[in-house]
Amino acid sequence: MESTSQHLDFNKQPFGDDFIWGVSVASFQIEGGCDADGKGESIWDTFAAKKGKILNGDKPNISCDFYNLYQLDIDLIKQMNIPCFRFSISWTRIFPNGTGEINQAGVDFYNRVIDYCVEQGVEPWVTVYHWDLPQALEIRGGWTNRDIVTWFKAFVTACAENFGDRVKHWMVMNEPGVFTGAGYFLGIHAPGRTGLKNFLPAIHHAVLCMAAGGRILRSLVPDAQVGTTFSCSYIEPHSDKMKDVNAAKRVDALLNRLFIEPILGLGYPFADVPALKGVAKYQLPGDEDEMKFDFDFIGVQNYTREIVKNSFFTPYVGASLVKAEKRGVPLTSMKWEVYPASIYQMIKKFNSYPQIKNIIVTENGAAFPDEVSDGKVEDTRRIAYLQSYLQQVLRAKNEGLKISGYFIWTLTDNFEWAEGYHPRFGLIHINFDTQQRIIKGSGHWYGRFLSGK
Ligand code: IFM
Repeated sequence: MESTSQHLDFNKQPFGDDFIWGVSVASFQIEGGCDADGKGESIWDTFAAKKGKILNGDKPNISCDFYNLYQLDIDLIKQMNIPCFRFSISWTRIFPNGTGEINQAGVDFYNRVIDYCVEQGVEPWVTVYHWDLPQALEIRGGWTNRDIVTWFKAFVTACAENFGDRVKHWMVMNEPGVFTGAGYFLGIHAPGRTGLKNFLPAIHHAVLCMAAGGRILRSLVPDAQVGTTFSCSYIEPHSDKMKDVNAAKRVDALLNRLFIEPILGLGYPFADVPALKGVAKYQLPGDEDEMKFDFDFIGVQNYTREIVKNSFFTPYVGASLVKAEKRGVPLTSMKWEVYPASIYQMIKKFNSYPQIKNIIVTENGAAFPDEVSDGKVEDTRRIAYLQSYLQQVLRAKNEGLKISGYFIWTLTDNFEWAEGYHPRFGLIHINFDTQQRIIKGSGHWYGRFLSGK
């Protein structure tokens, strides 16, 4: 891994004046205020309350208390010279029961956040859905029930109507592959369901909702730039044996192609993952068209690469990941390999679809075990990580690939889903007992980088 000192002079200038810079968060991971002002229960509230689901029994109820401290955090964004702030809307603040009556107090909260961003000269970028489905809808089948398309459309409409006058950059969904895979197949994320019988309908309904959400935002928000975001990992085979090469192809289809291709009108990648063919059972006549939408931009979210080998014993996909821990490579606290070229490879891969108009890295970042010493956090590994990944984004740009922005994950240390609070991804350190914030070395570095000096 390249060292920090090699890049001390590196700043945003070579990316050009039009390049978009930001930082990303998600409502459930930072807000706390789990039942404040009429908010309803989400699947993550329910899941996290169950024993053994979250590492160390960590609770999300207060988290970073962004619900009360949002002004402080937006002030810190401004202090770090970050022009754009990407956050999501909690569905159950707006519709406590998922559908029906709007909870005005929830709308008011996001109005305060958006207004304060605008006042401070920070541009709000909004993700409509970042995984916190209302529990009331999960009881009715959640993502496995086709009625979710109707429920989701009402939620997107409420967001567009209430916030569209000030928010011009929208992302319909965050990482559908993760919330369906981890939540409806592996059961390690909320709502904790498992198996193909849940996964397959969830996939199809997520695709329909993504496209429908895109159409609604475009029709209701004048001058909107409408996008959606995908997690992706650069996939390489363990060896050049055909069986490993084919296993890598299957995993690539599952992790990187499953959601983008139907949106682009290419259909599901059934040929490369035959186990997914059962999705067809949930497709109705006319769905091929309903699944398509020409997004203004695609958000690419990359952290690492995966090495894949053939595995006869792994059901459905016949492939397994060779753990980074076993490969003796540099790791983050998530045990993800630090592999900067992965971001270049993913930008390149998404560029290979001519239908994609524009690409923005809407998440990239790293968790490391930070320490506070003398009131400071000198997170040199995070700075090195960010610089080395940014060099690869610049490489893509210099090669003429479509890439027009970069957002760091994330603003503050926060609730990292089933991993709880132990992975610290933030540019800002949080003491979760006192809510004290300390801008880490990486936050100061990003501020200098963005000042262009
Ligand atoms: O924290 C998550 C985020 O919610 C979605 N993308 C990946 C991040 C790090 O795991």
